[in-house]
Amino acid sequence: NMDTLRVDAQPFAWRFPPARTAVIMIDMQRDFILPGGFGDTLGNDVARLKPAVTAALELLDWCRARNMLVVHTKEAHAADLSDCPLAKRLRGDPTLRIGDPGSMGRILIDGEFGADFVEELTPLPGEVIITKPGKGAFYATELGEILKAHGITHLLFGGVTTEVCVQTTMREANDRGYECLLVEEATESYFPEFKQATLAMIRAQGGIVGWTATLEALTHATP
Ligand code: TIU
Repeated sequence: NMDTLRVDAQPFAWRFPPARTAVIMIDMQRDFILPGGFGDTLGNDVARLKPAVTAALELLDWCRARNMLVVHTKEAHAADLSDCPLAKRLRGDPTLRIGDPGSMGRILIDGEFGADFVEELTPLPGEVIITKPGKGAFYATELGEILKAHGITHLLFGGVTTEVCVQTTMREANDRGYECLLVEEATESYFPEFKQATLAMIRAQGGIVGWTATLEALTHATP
């Protein structure tokens, strides 16, 4: 079934076939959204990300109701840090480094409480979970093969943070030939001005990286 829907998007309307579209929810983990996690140790005001959680759930549920492929990513490392470059671990001046013990377990380590998804956005059985060592979700993961196996051509994006893991992944996807749309309310940054700049740079130059649309526009998409 190759029926398409039309979304009132920026910089112009976006058409997508739900049967060949996946939603990619980027890194909605306690480590970025709750106090005591990775985002907090870097000095950020993590409360800024909270509004995206509700919108992300609405986006996921809208996609689930249309039987679209749902992919959740998480930025997390092996317990022995073998997949964490020293450059990443030593970067900046955080209060705790990746792998150090924090109030939600070891910072950004796969399997720890803090590295898991916030409760509201727990993946449902059968949904895809991609654990990634980098900011982009295609680097050193099986995401590309999974999307190919499902015949996916179009991607919807939400998640955190807008200018770091979301934008990096969207650019990776764009280079791989996917038609990408970022849902504006379903993403947040610790820096509001960076979120706005990212939305603007994605849709500039005729959609050089892709499209953006409001959740309202997406959920009112028409044949
Ligand atoms: N620090 C920051 O803004 N983001 C990250 O380190 N990772 C993600 O964006 N997921």
